Amino acid sequence: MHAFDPVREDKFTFGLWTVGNPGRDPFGPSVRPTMDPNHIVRRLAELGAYGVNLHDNDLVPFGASASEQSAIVKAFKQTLADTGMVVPMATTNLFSHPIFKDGAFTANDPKVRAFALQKTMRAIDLGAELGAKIYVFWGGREGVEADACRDPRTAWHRMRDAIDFLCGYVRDNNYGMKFALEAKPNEPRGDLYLPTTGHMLHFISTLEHGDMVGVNPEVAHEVMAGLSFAHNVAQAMACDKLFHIDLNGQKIGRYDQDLRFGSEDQKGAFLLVRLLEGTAGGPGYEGPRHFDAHAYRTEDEEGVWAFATGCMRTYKILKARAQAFDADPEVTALIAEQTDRELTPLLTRGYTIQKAAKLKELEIDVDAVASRGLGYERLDQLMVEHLLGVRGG
Ligand code: GCO
Ligand code: MN
Ligand code: MN
Repeated sequence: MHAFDPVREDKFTFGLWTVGNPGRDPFGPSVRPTMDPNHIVRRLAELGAYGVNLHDNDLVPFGASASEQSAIVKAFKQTLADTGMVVPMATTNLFSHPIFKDGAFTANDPKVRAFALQKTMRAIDLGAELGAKIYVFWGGREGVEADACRDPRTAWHRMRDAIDFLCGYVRDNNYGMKFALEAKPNEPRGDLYLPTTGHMLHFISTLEHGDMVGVNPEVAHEVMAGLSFAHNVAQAMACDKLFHIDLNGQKIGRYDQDLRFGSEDQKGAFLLVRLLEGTAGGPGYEGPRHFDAHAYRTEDEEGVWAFATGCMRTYKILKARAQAFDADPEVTALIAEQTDRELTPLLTRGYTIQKAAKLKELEIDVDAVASRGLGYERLDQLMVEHLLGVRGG
């Protein structure tokens, strides 16, 4: 067994829709047969994954009868039991059926909004039955092309009404679930509402039960918006709102590529893993490491499993690189926090009139401070050398 081989304790999860993606795109149909969810679970378990996540319709086809659903769920639970795999997260497909062409919770037609709530309550019941404790909300088609169709403030209020209602539903049923909201700037709509993790964090602060709601940031989505993914994740962690995460790879300025984790922007991926694993200090992330990505359209089923293995291996390799980087004495010396027994207390724990008076009197040698070199060139080069594997074992 090699150090980078995935094991259950690593808590790696995949969506049924990710490895199950048949390679359909706007320019052509499927290139791989649809895989049975039970087969997916068995193969992922063999590869060392911890669990799978699902949309309601990844498991139970849209419009299935109650008896069809119970047969499917029974067989699926048996597969989970046989393999020891879990379902930590569930979600709703509120974007595929044509009824959702103008969105779900924000759609102008109240019948669409009612159907979206009905479908989500049923999907939450399904998630609870499978043991999911995290419920993800990705807006899907909550957005616009013809912006005059609704006041964007109305969309925002409708979204809040829906999430408040569904928090009530989960509480009423004692499901003990938490919600994780996933932002995306565009695609499939021209503009999506609540486009970044930062928008979501603010939105959560306006909810009736904001304590049970956090975020599910996705690498690709923040990179599409031109933002630093690690910074978005860090802000969510700093306020205890990182409830789940969607890992993948993405080139800046493109459509949502859903590439194998770490296959693009290795520096960004390194900084992310370093943060999640807490190798630089501070609390890490305890939840599942979920991959929301899919294999290239060039692949057959073997290629899909190579893709899944690649996601997990790269994560573990980056974790080892981050540990070595943060244990490197030259690195620790360069990033050691400067403290000053007199100044530090003045700069922390808020305002007092005495602190204000002291700060105003302080004599600071502005030129001496300004002319000091910070050594960040050396620091960044050390990071690159660790990343390229020529330093740190
Ligand atoms: C996308 C999204 C989805 C969601 C999924 C779970 O861009 O299509 O990332 O894959 O993550 O619907 O909510
Ligand atoms: Mn996602
Ligand atoms: Mn995505």
